[in-house]
Amino acid sequence: MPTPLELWVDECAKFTKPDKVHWCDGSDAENQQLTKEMLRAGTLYALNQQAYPNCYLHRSDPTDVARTEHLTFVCTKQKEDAGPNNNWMEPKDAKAKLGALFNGAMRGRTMYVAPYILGPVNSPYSKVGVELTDSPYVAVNMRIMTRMGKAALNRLGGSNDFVKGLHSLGDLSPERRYIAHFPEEELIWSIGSGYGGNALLAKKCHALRIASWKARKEGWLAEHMLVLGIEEPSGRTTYIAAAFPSACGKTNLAMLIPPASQKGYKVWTVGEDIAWMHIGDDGRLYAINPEAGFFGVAPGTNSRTNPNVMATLNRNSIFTNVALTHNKTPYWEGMDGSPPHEAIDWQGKPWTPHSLTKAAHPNSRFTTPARQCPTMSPEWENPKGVPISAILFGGRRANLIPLVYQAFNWQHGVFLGATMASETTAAATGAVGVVRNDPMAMLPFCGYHMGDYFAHWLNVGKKLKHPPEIFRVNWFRMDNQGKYLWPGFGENLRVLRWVIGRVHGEVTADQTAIGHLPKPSSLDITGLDVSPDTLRELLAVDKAGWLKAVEGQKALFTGFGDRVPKAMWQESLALKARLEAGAKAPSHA
Ligand code: GTP
Ligand code: SPV
Ligand code: MN
Repeated sequence: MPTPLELWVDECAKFTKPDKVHWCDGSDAENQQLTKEMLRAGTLYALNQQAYPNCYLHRSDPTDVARTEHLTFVCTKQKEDAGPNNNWMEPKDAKAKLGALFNGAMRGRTMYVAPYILGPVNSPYSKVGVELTDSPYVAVNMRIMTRMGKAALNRLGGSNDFVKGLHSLGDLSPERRYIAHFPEEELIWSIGSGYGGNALLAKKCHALRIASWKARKEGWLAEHMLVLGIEEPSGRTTYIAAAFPSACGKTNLAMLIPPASQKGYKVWTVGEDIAWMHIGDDGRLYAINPEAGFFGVAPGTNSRTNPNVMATLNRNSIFTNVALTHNKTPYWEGMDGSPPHEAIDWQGKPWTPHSLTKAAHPNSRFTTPARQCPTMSPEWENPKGVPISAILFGGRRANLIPLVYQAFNWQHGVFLGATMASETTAAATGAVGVVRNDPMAMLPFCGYHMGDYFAHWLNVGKKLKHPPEIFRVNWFRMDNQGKYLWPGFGENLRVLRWVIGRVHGEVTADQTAIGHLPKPSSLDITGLDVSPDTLRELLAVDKAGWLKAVEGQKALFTGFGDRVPKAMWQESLALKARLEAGAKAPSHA
């Protein structure tokens, strides 16, 4: 008797008509074989194997370099269930439209069957998925990003309980590119793109869009969050989860190395992009990292900003759309040292520092195994996950949002997450630097109605006996000259120390209209190039600016319609009332 998996693979092969079907076992030998074939085909270039053993460069189609949110769909039976936050097609229509493109799309190609586990191999919270793809680049990346191959087949056995992902490069034309999700069937169809979030279906498509749908049904959370542990000199470790939109600092924060001034502190990385969080028997929230690798932003990464990832990505890694030096080493803007005198840019063209273009694409990335990261937590594969004491929501905001502040309670914290906005980045196609609402950094990733999502968060809070404390952070405040006011990166630990102090009730705060703010004296800024005036600015509450923001919140909630819980409206009204009453201003304001 064929298994449900075998039947589905067969059905998809009959439909897409590949020349060959290859079942991935995830072995080294298989990886070497696929790499060899791509080197021969010219879709992969070997980097300098002394400096970067087993590392390769891939150049994508220049029109296929980021997620394409306008071509991404959630196809639920009822349009309302997808919500105003998602593009929607009727499942039948989506299958007809994409089906026409999938029909025969794999002719002349191999179909790779990539079974994978999201989450630790033995965790009850982990989930099996299978991606069928005609891109060997996707197959080798899936091996880095997930537990791919035999282990997944073993876990699945003859069961039909797996997320099905069908992917084809198609002809890579943006006109014939669609990423469609069918949450009711736990099915994903993606065609016309080879880019990360569009093509590595385990990542945003499964681990967030499909998983968030499932999480709501089952009472847990699938979030766009990093997870880290901070070990204090006393030996106490506190776990924090943090949601920042794409290219807003998750990878960097997840593996920060404490600066020399922060003696005795250690940061332990559990995850850097996605967290699945369940309510434990003890009434606390526990997080696992569903992924096994990092798909990180290259530009701006260097041994000062993120030494840990630099130590991770120098072997067994795939670089996409970075530049190449004459030594065959990768180069991107903001890397260590001065730029090379000449290089080959991300499109394969000659480049010099005098060129008016970037050497690496602003959304160039590396794929690298998590286990190579020197700060991976000993708990990162704990099947139970790690207990979360604090949740941070943070965006990229030049103005208004203070460096850090704390919610009054869970409901207020959900409101802080729900009303988060951030400047757009190169991680998705479209304008960069425009402030847009991005609730909980999930706007592009929530697989259902955003109003239902807020309600789900409120419900989870009710079930938690010991809910995490919720905070907002902003590393990206700027002065009039466009210079960052806060040094960021490793120095963010100083802010996390305040967060930990609050979690354990060890540090006082000022109660303001927007939340609890640190007293300037309780943030350690010794040795930093941050003046007391700058710190005051970083922690100020701009009443006029906030009253304007409240108007924006109304537009946000109105846009999401009547599924937005009343509690969110009440929080917005209460904020306005507190601002107008001039609620006790912080003593330093
Ligand atoms: P995705 O993988 O798209 O989800 O991104 P991410 O949230 O993991 O962002 P990442 O850590 O890769 O950072 C994106 C960019 O922001 C990089 O260019 C970083 O150098 C920069 N960045 C990260 N942290 C900070 C910070 O604290 N301050 C400043 N100024 N820039 C930062
Ligand atoms: C993001 O855009 O948030 C990423 C990269 O982490 S992708 O996998 O393309 O979503
Ligand atoms: Mn991300």
